[in-house]
Amino acid sequence: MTDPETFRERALSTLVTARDRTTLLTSCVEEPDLTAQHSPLMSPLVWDLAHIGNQEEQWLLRTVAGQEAIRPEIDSIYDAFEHPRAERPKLPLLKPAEAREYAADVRGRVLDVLERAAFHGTRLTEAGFAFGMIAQHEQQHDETMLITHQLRKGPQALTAPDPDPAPLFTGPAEVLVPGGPFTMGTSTEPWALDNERPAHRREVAPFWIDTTPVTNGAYQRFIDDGGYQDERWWAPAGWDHIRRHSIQAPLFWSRDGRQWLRRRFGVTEVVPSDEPVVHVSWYEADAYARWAGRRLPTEAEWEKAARHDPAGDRSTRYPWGDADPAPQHANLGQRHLRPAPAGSYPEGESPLGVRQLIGDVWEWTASDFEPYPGFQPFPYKEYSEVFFGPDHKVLRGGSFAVDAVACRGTFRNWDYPIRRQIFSGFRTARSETV
Ligand code: AVJ
Ligand code: FE
Repeated sequence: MTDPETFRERALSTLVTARDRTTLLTSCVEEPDLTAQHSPLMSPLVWDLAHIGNQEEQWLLRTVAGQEAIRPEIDSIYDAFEHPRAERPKLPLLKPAEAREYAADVRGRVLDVLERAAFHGTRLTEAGFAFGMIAQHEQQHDETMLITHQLRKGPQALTAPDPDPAPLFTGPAEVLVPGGPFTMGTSTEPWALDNERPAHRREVAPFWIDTTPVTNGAYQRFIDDGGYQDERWWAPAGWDHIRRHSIQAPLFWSRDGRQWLRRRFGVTEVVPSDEPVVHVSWYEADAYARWAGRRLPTEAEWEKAARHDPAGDRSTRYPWGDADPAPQHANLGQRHLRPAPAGSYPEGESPLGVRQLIGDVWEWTASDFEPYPGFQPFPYKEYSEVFFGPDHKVLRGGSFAVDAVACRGTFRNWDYPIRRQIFSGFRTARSETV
């Protein structure tokens, strides 16, 4: 049992970390860049800012603390289901100064509530879940806002040190994950979201999985081999999509003679061949895998590779064990504004030697986003339940842009298979043929 003071400290520090990041992402550009729509796929940054405050008010002040609404009239503006992203710039949004003030006002009141909170009682308050949920929500929007920054035209506004150069990786290109059941999902992780629950046994046949994510260099070989011109490699809907939109390389790439360049947070650079490929759609990942004579791992395979400890027949929280992520384990939290070279983070590897499952790039899996057996929507259907079904593919493992509070071996992300503005990459797998 974790004691209440530990939950209080954890809630406080994760909320503060999230707000520091939000503040940076909404103060490193001038006002016109906060209210502009940089892509129809994204909200104006100032919408995310007030939406963060509004969700925090709704869940922590109104639902948990039973307080009256501060500004009930703005709820509908910041309801993600009422207004699609493309329409949000036309809404009567709070101006940047008002949005900042509102989010800060909510936060001030939340800290008062947190001081008095007892971390037991209802499911929402038990173990500080509601606070953890809101910290994760803010961090998810911080990743969303970083995507908006990446889509923004104009000079560099954000900087961060590069990851260390990779130590020479001498491990095998793939490892065999033995067949058999393992425990997928969780019933014990206190801040796990509804879609990660409950823990259940899954049978997985033996399979091989890449020890690192697919690199830019490997992906360029697919391009050079005419991969984007060869219908054989593509799912029919993917082929149709790349034809219709003239897609010939990952998003943000451009060709300069024989060399590939990419734009990254306002700077154009040569595509580094040893870094995991990022900004590819599920269709591109799927096509690459077929070209390579392989396939994407299923979601269950991915989680088994990331969590199953063959020695103890149990599932750990992370590939390296149960310890919370630290800088030596994984590239998380926008510490760096790019993935680290393939083969980095030896201390983060799984017992079988699979690296970079956590952090760097979200990894597309072969699987549709579906509920686990025994799924219960909590605390609201719009978090996960309305997205279940064949329209969304699951991504796993988190990216350099996501904070540790919103990333773990059980964490599930999802998106449409055409999407590639997200920090998405992949690794490949193959079935063990007996
Ligand atoms: C889990 C990343 C798909 O951004 O739509 C944010 C997270 N949910 N606010 C999203 C989320 C509500 C969600 N993803
Ligand atoms: Fe949200």
